[in-house]
Amino acid sequence: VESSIPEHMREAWKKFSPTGFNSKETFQKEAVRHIETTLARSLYNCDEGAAYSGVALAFRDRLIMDWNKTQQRQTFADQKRIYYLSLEFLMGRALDNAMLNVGLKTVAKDGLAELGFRIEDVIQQEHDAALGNGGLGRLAACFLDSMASLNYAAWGYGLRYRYGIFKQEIENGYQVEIPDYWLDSNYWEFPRYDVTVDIQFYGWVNKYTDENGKQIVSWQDGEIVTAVAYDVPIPGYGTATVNNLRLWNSKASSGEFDFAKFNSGEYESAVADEQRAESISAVLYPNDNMERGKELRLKQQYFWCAASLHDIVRRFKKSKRPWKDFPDQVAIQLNDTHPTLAIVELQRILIDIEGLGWDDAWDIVTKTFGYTNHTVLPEALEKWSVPLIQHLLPRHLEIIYEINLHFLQQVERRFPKDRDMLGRVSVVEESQPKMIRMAYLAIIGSHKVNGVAELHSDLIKTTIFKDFVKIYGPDKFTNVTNGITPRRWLHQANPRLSELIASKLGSYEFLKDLTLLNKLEGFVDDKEFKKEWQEIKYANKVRLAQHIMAATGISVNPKALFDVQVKRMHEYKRQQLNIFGVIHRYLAIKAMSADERKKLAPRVSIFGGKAAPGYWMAKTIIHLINKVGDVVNNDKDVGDLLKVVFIPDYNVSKAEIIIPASDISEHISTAGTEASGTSNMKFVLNGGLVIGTLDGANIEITREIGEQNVFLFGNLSEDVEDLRHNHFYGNHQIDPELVKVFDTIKSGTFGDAGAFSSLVGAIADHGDYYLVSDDFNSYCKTQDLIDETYKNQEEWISKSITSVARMGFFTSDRCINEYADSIWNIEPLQVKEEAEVRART
Ligand code: CR6
Repeated sequence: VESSIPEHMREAWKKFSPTGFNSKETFQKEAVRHIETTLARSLYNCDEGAAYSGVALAFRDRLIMDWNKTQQRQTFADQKRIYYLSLEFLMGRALDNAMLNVGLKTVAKDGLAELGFRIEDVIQQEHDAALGNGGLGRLAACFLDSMASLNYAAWGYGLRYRYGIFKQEIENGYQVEIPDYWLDSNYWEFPRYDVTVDIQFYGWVNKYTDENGKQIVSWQDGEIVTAVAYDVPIPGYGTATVNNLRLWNSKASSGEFDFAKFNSGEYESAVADEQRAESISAVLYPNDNMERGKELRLKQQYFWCAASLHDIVRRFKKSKRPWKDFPDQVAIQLNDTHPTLAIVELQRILIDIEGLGWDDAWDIVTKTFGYTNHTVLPEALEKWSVPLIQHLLPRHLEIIYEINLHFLQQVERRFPKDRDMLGRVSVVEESQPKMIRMAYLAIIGSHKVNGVAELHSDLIKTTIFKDFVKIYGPDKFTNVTNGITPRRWLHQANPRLSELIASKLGSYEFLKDLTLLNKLEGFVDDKEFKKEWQEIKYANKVRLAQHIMAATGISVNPKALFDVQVKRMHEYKRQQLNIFGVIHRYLAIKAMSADERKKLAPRVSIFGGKAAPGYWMAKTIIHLINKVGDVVNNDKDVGDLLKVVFIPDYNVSKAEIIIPASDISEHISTAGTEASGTSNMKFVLNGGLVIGTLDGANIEITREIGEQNVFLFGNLSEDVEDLRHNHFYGNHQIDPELVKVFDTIKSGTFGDAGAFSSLVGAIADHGDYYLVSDDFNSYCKTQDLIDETYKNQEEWISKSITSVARMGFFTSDRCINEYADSIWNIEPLQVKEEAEVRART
């Protein structure tokens, strides 16, 4: 309050508030001004990089003005806010999104053209913000877009990693990891050097009784690291709302950089302290669906949770409300278990610092938090060792034990006869060393737990969390099927398709209400429309073919069927099934007569995705794909009939090129393993058909678009246990066609067979955990069906249009509204009419 301009002087101030640009000329003026002054460049020295910088700075000014107003509006409205805690935000590029969301892309395009630049080339200059691994991080980014577009008062909280997910290069068919330093020329963040929080680690717990007989608990000594806020504006589409993503950066606290040491000549040790502090936010852990239990990772988690909670509590306290109102003002969503320590930290703040009693505090905590589970894979479920937590966060460990005690007492009263129950549901696993089960702690500390697709939400209730359903009843568990933002994944990635749809529907309103797409069904027999639809797909394939040539030197024919599998490399996602299918196809082509070959639909098998650096098997699959490509792509017998491409460094901006260009995409995980998947939604929304198993959101996609429009295959999740059992007891014969594939690999056709022996062995000799051999036959048959169907282009295009028309359900707007309704209990903020009107281009 003290820092605000006195009332009677505000008019003078307002006269000088920047107004931003709205026209081509004012845009050019701002961009050129930034290039000449902010960047100190001139018209004799302005390349595409400088042009990008100027445009980014101009748009950022624009966003910031709306951002300021949004924050004021939200503060005055004094209503509930949602805080989305996620260790990952896979944002991709910001400029194109900003231009489209504020409705000034055409203005920028025309303005740039007059200055000698193509907007596409300028957009390409931006480095992806890649602070995430895969689906979980990209989901968080789509949610931010939806929350802003729907005018929710929402904040994201994350870490400002200096290095995002590594860049992938392919050398001799092997993945090589290159550090992704992305912060140079990043115009989308605002350091807030005045917004800092000191975070404590290590130390010990002091307990004593004060002069009034009150028990005092304090956490003392240890080490302090300072969190500095960096704010990233998040513009909504077609609204004046610009929300905030706050990322914490770690630095040595002023106390930490030891000047005494420095002056006494212990320069190195003083610098080492500083580097240790900075290492906390230095790097994103590159594992998807896999936890490694590293101390630095736990430090990251606490650092980020504690800084975020401090910030949230500080904001709440400004309202001067009583503590019991906290859950009416604050909803915190935990994106997976990574932020579970926030539960413990809030309880600690309330009891140790604010002096509330345990039960009152715990009531507030549980009403505040919601927990989203994203996986049932055992290797991904977080557990932290008790000695590690004891060492790093001694007071938190005590509180965890106390939470567990209260919980187990409650369980014992309810289920006095079930002795084993206590051991099964305890937060503490009685292993050597003892481990804290973070998912259980997250369930106990939240009022709602949700899965991310129907099958997945059912599975968590019947498998990993079934005891908790008994304890709390089924209502605590719910489903919110994932969604994607149509702004980035249709309008931005596929502008021509978006434009064609808008021309038929009469406006771009479908980007705000995706169910409007259903009107497209009225055009499935419209010849002219179908032709345009097909042309757009073809143009997108040409664009991808150019990218493939530039990135790999492989020439592909855009008339061939483009078959795409892009996602993190993981055994459960079964890229190995795909590449074995490709080898099978290759063998079939080799065995064909010239006449038979003529009848075959040419295909390009496109792969992309990163493997965690320590995940050997995933890297082996990448290697095999590349080696198969080397052989197939150079085989004269095969020609254009089959090409195999591995696109290096799959990321968000590449996804924007790849997804609109697919005819078929593959979502072929072992049933019951892929919690949802979200790229499946993106591909269908762009008019691609899918081949998939009955897993994750594939099931709901099928329900929405119709079984006749999806190529389903493979075993069901309820059969998985029996099938694994059969493998274990040797009651399983490997499909003879798959045996031929294995024999080909073993014969050295794709180079040193030894390199692939563990991959083949896992299936042929070691139980085939992911049931590749069980699904191989039905996979290949379904691929044959795809070939046949593709030959009838009329039918194919009809399926494509019908599918797009029925995808309305999968917008992340629907998803966010469900969270708001059933978990957060929050309503959107009304944004004034005049501000809400935005041109849409
Ligand atoms: N790896 C799931 O595996 C889901 C996303 C987002 C994942 C994937 O099926 O679509 O979350 N899980 O809900 C985790 O990251 C733990 C993922 O991206």
